Amino acid sequence: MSKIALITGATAGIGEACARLFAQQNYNLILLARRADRLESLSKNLSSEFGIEVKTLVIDVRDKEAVKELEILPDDWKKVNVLVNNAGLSRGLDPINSGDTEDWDVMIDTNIKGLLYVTKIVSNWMIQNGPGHIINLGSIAGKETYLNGNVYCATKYAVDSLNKAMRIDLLPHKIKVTGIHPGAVETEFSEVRFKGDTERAKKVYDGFEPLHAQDIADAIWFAVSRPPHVNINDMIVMPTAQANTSHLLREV
Ligand code: NDP
Ligand code: 8X3
Repeated sequence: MSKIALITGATAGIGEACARLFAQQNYNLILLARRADRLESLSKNLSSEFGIEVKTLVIDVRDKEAVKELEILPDDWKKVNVLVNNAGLSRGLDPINSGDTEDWDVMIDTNIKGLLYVTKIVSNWMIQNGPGHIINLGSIAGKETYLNGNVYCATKYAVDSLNKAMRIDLLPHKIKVTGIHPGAVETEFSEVRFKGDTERAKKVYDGFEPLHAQDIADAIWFAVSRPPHVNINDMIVMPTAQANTSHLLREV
């Protein structure tokens, strides 16, 4: 029987690249996000290209009751081997005194609370069905705070803390927990941060080669493909041109 990976935020960027990579590795997939049309076409493409089975779930991870719908999946689909907690976003880039509190709520509810709601359910499946592996998408923003990054950084520091907490709490159940912390990856991330301002979003990646979503999927696959006695606790993956959150080599 094929292994199963559950990927949140599978409709774009890193999540979509992970879905494709796990499909190539013959995993059956549970793909979760809010955009139904994208989930549907990704599911069709991956199942026809790789001959795998795919379940799609149109769920907003901020909605605690909606996340509980995961429990409706048939028992065979609850034998999840890998959970990729990837759904996440940044909204705005403003000083703490003028940030939009609605943006703060969205980031906190998605990046922290959403990740927790999904993890609670799926970790119980892993405890019941055998050891599993949880991959949490943190960020370099969860290792260093940068100007106007305030609440986004705080959510990713929370993910960093939850990585450590999960490793302790789930140790008796032999569940691996890996934190993946990318620097700048060119996805829809900046378009979402700048609320559809594509010009401003593009400028973020001007003059240097950012990471591609595939680079992070590859890093995740490296962690997932280690032997049972090896856990990769933490991986910081940066573009070569980015030393940290504030030092970038731009060559325009
Ligand atoms: P994208 O914007 O390209 O993709 C984000 C994904 O998350 C989409 O599939 C989106 O799907 C999903 N998502 C967002 N909100 C929700 C929600 N409430 N419920 C369910 N799904 C949701 O961004 P990335 O691929 O770049 O980001 C993926 C993760 O990587 C995030 O956690 C991000 O913080 C992290 N990261 C990104 C970096 C970067 O530079 N790009 C660097 C470091 C970390 P939909 O809209 O259909 O719901
Ligand atoms: C995304 C990377 O540096 O824009 O998490 O916060 S950064």
